[in-house]
Amino acid sequence: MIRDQETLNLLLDTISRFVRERLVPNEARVAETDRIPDELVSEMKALGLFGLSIPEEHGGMGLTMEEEVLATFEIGHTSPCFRSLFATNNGIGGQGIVIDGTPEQKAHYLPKLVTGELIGSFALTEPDSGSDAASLRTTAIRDTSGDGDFYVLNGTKRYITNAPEAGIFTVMARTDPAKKGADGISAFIVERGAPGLSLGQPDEKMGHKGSHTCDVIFEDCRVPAANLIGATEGIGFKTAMKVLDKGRINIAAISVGVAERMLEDALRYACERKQFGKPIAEFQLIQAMLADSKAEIYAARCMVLDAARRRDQGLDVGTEASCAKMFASEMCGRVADRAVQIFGGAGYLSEYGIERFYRDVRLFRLFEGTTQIQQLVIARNMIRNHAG
Ligand code: COS
Repeated sequence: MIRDQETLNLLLDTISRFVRERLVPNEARVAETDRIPDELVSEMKALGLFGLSIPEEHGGMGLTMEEEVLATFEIGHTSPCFRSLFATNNGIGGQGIVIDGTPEQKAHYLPKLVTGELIGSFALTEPDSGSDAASLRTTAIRDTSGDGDFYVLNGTKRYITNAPEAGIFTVMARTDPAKKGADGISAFIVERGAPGLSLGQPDEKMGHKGSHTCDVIFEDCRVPAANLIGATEGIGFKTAMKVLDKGRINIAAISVGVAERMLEDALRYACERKQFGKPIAEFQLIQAMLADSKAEIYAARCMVLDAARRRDQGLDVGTEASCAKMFASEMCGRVADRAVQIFGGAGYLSEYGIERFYRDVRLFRLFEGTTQIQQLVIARNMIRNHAG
């Protein structure tokens, strides 16, 4: 937690300058090469971006959720692929340990996530289990027959962000195959070098070039029993859902940040581009698009901040996280579409960069739960509360 407003402002200003001076000028090159240069990764590490929300006692900045989303708004002013690299450490790849890990697990892994020495990754989705996460089939069977206490993992995880770079994976697997739903699922920390763990070919994606996903395959992969998160079987699905509650607020925040960037670009273009003898920004049909985007971004920003503050107060934010994720990611899609429209034909050309954002932000409506899953979560919670 940042203790005073001045220090928080300094952090946000430092991030903002880093984004504008170092990341924005490299966006196009990263997209072309599908690779973030090592020197930029080193600078991100030096700034502490890999440990923004990891507790201070483990070396991180320990930002509150509100502080973290303010930082994420700034980080959104460039290609979201940069955030993808360090966001799993602060989010889905590290938070399972932060929220439910044992003191030993926290002490061992969190300091390495903070420095970026380890990249954390979150392995929930499988080829036949996406939105229906509780139907996952990867198994983790305890084996104490040999020279130690292990779980043996078998199965395949799919679309795993940062898997090619990851040093550790938070893996949800079924420790009790007799139980078909959420009850039989446990979460594990699996190290990259674990025998029996292998990676698939990098996925070819529509956007987010520079951020990588691939399959993670477990074939009789032996994981020490000490790496069972929380040292308790059967709580892994709930760990994953708690991790996603936080993650969804952050996806909402990055949606706001990127939407702000696209609107800035569209406004600049509208003020420069002349047609019919004057800047197109002077035409009311262009103004309507600018104004709609501005108002929707503002609404999403308020939602994200409110959800973040509620989480900081220790409230259950399942509904608010899903509302913010759904609204902000859909809003971002509309802002991207209007931005391309304002750019006109230029919006369709790679050289102007706006089509890259258009492709990148399509992912926001899909990952960490589709819009339809957010609708399901929100409506289910409403009905449950109504029933008392
Ligand atoms: N926090 C804590 N516990 C939660 C929770 C949350 N946010 N959401 C659900 N749980 C608990 C439930 O309370 C239930 O426990 P009890 O049986 O003890 O009450 C258990 O988890 C199972 O929940 P539920 O019955 O709601 O599970 P379902 O299988 O019906 O549905 C959904 C869960 C669909 C919401 C879940 O599978 C989901 O979020 N799917 C999308 C997955 C996703 O986002 N994938 C992206 C991958 S990461 S990029």
